[in-house]
Amino acid sequence: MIKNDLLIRTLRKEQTERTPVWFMRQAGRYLADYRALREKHSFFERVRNPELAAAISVMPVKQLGVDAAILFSDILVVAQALGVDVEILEGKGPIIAEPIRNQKQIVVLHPEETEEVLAYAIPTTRAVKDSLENEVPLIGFCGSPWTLLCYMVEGKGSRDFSKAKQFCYQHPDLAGQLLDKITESSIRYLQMQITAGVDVLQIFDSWGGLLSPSDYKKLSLPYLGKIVKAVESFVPVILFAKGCWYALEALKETGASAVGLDWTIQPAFARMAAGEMVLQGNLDPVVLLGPANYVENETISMLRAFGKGNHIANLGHGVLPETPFENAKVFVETVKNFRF
Ligand code: 1CP
Repeated sequence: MIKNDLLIRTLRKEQTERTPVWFMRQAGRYLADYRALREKHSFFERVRNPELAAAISVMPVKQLGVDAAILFSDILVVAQALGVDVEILEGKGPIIAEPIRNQKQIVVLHPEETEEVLAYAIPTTRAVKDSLENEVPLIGFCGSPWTLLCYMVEGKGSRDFSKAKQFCYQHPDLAGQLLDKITESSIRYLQMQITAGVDVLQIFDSWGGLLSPSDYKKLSLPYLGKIVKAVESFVPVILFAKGCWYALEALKETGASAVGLDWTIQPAFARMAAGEMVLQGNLDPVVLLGPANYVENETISMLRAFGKGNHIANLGHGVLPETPFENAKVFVETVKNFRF
């Protein structure tokens, strides 16, 4: 039994004494202890070593008092599962030296080897669960197939992922083959996380909003739907679809328990589109760079705008590395002290 199960009860649409709170990318550079570990161990060392992954995942729970932990890993591990070399460079993010551009490169991708390549995920996830001592739930995750395709074809982060989009427009069949393989590998990876004890799953469709509404229906939604269907009977699923305000109604139909919103979406609009679905979000991460009283006031306005129940407090995207720790704490404390 999990002692603080506010997040899980909210995902089941039960009445709770207050709104649960956590941060996307909460295990990261704004924490001094994380920065210290970064000096000594490479990114994938931190991901694959059970003690390091556990220490990092637990940091925000201990230091900020958030209502959930998220597994320390990265969405790009699914590209590695498929056989693609990925590096994470300091300050640059993910780099793929040989981006996927043709059929030969897609044919050799091997989703059936996911369990073998990502075998470390079982002991690392179990180590995180053990370190949490059932204080709060553990969130497992993967990227959406579309968001993974963005990095695998572009080769790196981008403002518009134009090479990835161009590839999909020029070679729709190949894009479909690649998305199918990413989908299969993602389902296998999430099933491993479920086996190892995660309580909730979040799928990050961070770049869904770069697509037009009709392309979203072709390139992202069907694959998200497949993943949700494969796992939702085991644990509740949160879909974070950044920039996808136009797809809220369709996202509801996937069977996910909650949808994560970015800061450009008005809660009242999301309620209209997504109905009684649980909503997560959506303070602008940059607000946390402002003065503490501004953070507090904006957090209260956000809570009021979502109203009582069916809401998980979070930012509208990941917490920025330059966020002052004290302001992250103000956000958490404001949510925890607020009552309707
Ligand atoms: O949330 C957590 O605390 C758990 C760890 C986590 C998660 C959920 C990391 C660690 N990455 C992710 C997901 C992730 N990775 C996403 C989806 C969420 C989002 O949109 O922010 C994306 C798009 C990535 C890709 C990625 N990996 C980026 C973004 C690059 C870009 O295009 O802007 C970066 C910088 C990474 C590396 C990475 N992953 C995680 C961390 C802490 C870091 C930084 C490495 C470091 O400097 O220590």
